[in-house]
Amino acid sequence: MYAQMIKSTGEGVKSLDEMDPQERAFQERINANDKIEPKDWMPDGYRKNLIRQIGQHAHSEIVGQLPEGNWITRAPTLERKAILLAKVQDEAGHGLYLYCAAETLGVSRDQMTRDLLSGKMKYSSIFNYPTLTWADMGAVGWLVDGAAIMNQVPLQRTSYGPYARAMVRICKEESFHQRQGYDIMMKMANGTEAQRKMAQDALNRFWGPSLMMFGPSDENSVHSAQSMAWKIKMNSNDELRQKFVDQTVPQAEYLGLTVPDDTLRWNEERGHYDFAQPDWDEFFDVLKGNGPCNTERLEARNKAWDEGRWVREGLLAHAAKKRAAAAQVAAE
Ligand code: BYC
Repeated sequence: MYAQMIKSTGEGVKSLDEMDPQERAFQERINANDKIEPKDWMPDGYRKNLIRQIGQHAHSEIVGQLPEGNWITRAPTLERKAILLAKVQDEAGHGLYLYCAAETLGVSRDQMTRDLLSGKMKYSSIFNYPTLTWADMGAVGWLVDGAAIMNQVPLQRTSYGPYARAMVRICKEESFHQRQGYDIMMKMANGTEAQRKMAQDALNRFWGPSLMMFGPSDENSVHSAQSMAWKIKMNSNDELRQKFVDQTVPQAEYLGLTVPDDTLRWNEERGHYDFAQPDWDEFFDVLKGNGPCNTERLEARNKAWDEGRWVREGLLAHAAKKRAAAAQVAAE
């Protein structure tokens, strides 16, 4: 399937000369780093692609609460529990800002939720892996939030105003999340032998899936070329993955942990680490719904949606009553 799609080489992206005047004026605004706002004219493809990316990003924040929420009751100290609780609440907030940003494009949050629950819309592959030990809370904060920041800092400059503004606050909070994860890893890596092993095991399990968070390799990325031309995306998947590896390897060394990649080497000529690609068959399999926790994650979201029905219905009934009362007052 992926071989047939538009590749990130630029194939399939119109040049200015091929655009009609409206599209061309829009592209020129993008090229000049103007922000596009909700009421501005935009090509249908721009709107659709943004809804897809922002919607999936929002779903990732919400589903992303599940693997960490799993450890709130089992955090080793009251302080760790309070910190983890705050972090998980932050992720809920991120989901809400992002749903609001997507709604400015004309899609409702209910529609996006239905598309998530039916499996039509994706969420980040990383959240289909289980969190088995307390060290996984460290690895998630350090690696998963670390990868998220690498991807999201440039998105503060994305062309769509509401998305760019949502990213500013999200990035501030993500950097706190990353530090709390690294702090857990430091405690574990410098703790007892059993704790050090647990930290190494968490790194072993989360390294490959964290590299996958940046999406398929550039040659298999369907959306990159057009998304980058529209500045919906500021960097290619491979560029950000490389930056993440370059930043994270020294952090692992500082912890005294070993990145699970025998081919990892500093390449003096390139000024970057050479590293092994993650298992892309596994990645595409997870995207198809076959990861270790896909079923469990969607079941949890479906359950929350069903159990929240009475709240949504109650709020709608209350709003209808208020509208009717206001209409009656206006009629008198
Ligand atoms: N997982 O053409 P490509 C967080 C899909 S939450 C699943 O390269 P694109 C956190 C892709 O959607 C962080 N699917 O796509 C929360 C496309 O399929 P569709 C989430 C993936 O969009 C709680 C197909 O593969 N961050 O940090 O140009 C606790 C081809 O890919 C993935 C964001 O969402 C994946 N990893 O690039 C802790 C950031 N990768 O849609 C932490 C915003 C690719 O055609 N999103 N696919 O069916 C982006 O920057 C981009 O969407 C991506 C992918 C770089 C992720």
